[in-house]
Amino acid sequence: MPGLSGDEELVPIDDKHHMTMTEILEKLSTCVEFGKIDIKSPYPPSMKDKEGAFELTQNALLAGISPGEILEGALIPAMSRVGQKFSRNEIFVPQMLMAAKAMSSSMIHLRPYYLSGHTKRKGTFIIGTVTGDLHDIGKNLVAMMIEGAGWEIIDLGVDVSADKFIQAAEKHPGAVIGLSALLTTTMENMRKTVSFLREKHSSIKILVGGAPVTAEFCEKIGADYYSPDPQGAVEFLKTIAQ
Ligand code: B1M
Repeated sequence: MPGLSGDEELVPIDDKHHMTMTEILEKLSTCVEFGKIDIKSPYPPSMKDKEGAFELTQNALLAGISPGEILEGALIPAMSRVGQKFSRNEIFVPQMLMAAKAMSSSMIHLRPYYLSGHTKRKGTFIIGTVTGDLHDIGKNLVAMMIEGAGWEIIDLGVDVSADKFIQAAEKHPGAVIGLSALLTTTMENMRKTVSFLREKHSSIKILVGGAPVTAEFCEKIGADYYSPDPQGAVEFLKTIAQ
């Protein structure tokens, strides 16, 4: 059978159709890569009237694929291909934006799985993408997983000034701060934000992350911890929570 990988079992995706888990993930990954949000979305024209990332994520979960497998096996590789194509000038900002929208429509279904339902919170985590930076998919993932680990999340959004971080820190004493940056140009704003926060609240805990950020950069700017992914951020917070 075409597209059937190994001895994988076929799972029903509706009354008439069956697919393997690998096929579902591949199809979802393609939707995100090409910005196919949902069945109603007319973009891209070649995928008109076909299921999009929204429906395929639902199918994947119903077929028993875990949210972690969906993220690692479909969504993150798709965004990585989008980034590579953008670097090679094969696609431009609008296509990148459609891919981001498709990924967000998929994340609508994943979010509930990461919520713990704990009533007693382990602490408060203030997160935002630094000034000048509009990327929020990675930040949202980090926020989602930390929320799932039992923390209250104050999400300040994107393009967040150092002042806004200070105001939030003052409103929530004892909160841990998380800064995200996706552009090499906004890493400088991350440095400034850390320095401003340290000036006002020297003992505040600051976690930094985002594709261009490194452990070396974290140390250089005086943040407390660098994590390349949400899991590392959760592990860091475990060392802080009582
Ligand atoms: Co932009 N973009 N983008 N973009 N974009 C990148 C980042 C880029 C690498 C693409 C490329 O050239 N290959 C490049 C940056 C180059 C550089 O500086 N080194 C780039 C560029 C250049 C730009 C513009 C300047 C393009 C232009 O206008 N000419 C522009 C800038 C706008 C701005 O911010 N001021 C721009 C715009 C956009 C869109 C708006 C179209 C869209 C973002 C939509 C949105 O976020 N709502 C977009 C997208 C989608 C991307 C790519 C393709 C995907 C980013 C993404 O969501 N990745 C990206 C290429 C790429 O990364 N492969 C690219 C998936 C996400 C799960 O990963 O965000 O890395 P990531 O998050 C990870 C980790 O980094 C970590 O955990 C997450 C989960 O694993 N993490 C943390 C993130 N934050 C953390 C915080 C933590 C801990 C871990 O603690 C607090």
